Amino acid sequence: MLTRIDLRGRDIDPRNLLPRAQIDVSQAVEQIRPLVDGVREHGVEAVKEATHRLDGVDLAALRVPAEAIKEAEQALEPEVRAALLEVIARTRKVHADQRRPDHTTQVVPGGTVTERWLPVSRVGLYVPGGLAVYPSTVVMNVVPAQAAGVPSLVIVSPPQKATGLPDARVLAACALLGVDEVYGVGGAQAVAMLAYGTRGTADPERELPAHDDCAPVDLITGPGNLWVTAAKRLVRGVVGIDAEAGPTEIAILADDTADPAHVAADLISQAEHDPMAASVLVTDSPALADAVDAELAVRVARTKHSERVATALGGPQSATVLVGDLAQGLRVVDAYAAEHLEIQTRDAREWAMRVRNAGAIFVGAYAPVSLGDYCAGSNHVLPTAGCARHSSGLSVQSFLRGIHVVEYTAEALRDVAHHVVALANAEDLPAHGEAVTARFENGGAA
Ligand code: HSO
Ligand code: ZN
Repeated sequence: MLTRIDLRGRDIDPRNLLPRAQIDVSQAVEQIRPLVDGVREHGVEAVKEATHRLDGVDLAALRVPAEAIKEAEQALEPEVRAALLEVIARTRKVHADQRRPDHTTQVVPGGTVTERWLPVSRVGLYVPGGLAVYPSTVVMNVVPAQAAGVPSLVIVSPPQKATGLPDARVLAACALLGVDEVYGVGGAQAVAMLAYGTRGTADPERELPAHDDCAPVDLITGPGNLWVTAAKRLVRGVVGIDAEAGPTEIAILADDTADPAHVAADLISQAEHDPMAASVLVTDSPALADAVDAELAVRVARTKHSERVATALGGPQSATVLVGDLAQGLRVVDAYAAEHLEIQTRDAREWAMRVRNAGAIFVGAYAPVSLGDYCAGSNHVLPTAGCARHSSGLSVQSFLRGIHVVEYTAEALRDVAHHVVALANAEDLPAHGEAVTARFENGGAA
């Protein structure tokens, strides 16, 4: 089922070895540009029109009524409620520890730079619908935003055809987290709405009913489909965005100590998200590779979303890579920079500590990715498509801005004035130097 790539005895550069799902965001950007422009100009009417046309839902109101959120919480199955509360508690525990304190550095006597960490004022969190529904993603977005101290946060999630509201469990998760500003809007129109608000540039002062009046946000986070990603790319700059999410990925570095049934189950677990999802096994054990193939054959046939999983595992983005040894395997997984990386080897922790590129690392036999998807305490909004080479997953830091606060006394400024003047002149910007020397002219301050 998995394509096999044999690197044993071949010293090839593993970069670009594993093809990723081919997704043309730029083309999607062009397709949604009129929609996004429409929302910017016309606000709520354009959001409703796009929701009618693309989701087949006629929204009387954009905002989900408070009663609907409450009802969803009351209707929540007890075991799902207990699970969500546990996820919230564990995720809060980890994210509370991420908060960086403000810090003052004394650069010279009388000269300090303080770094203040301030939360973004208003954020929009996208919770996808599509092939599955994601109450867990509500938690993964909201918990770090709340831990950062974001004072205003709003959730958007696509409306269901039957109810015209986001999925009931998504709403229940909002209730459990204390989030009450929720809009039943999805896709590119939701991203445009968050970026520009719903009043429209044509008449920005117009009065709107409260249920249609969404104020623009400063930052948008959360995963979404191609249209959401394209819209994020379009509005970047107007607002901040966390990342462009691609289809989910799992890579497993395994040796002959790994249990083939576990490896197969884990590869299938992420393939279940999307026919474009990537599942990659990297191993120095041909026997394990064969055993995993055999397990896959059995498990794929009997798993609920068999067709989707088979498409993902059979796609060019999924493979088994046979390596000569684990050191070569490490080079392969580092080059690939998977969203999720499992290490199922002897001395798994040591190998995990040597990894340079991955969105999150899951160590040993008892840390499957699906633990991290839900209940580990870690965040599941992670960099895909190789972005783990330069970016982190969602965290408290994603919702903070560091502001340098500069304080110098007259003496400290005078001491460094000649350096400022020298650099200003070197850059042919002498007025920069004069802004410093002006303070010491005519018997000035110090
Ligand atoms: N594996 C997904 C997150 C998720 N899984 C949510 C289940 N629900 C991307 O990290
Ligand atoms: Zn998952």
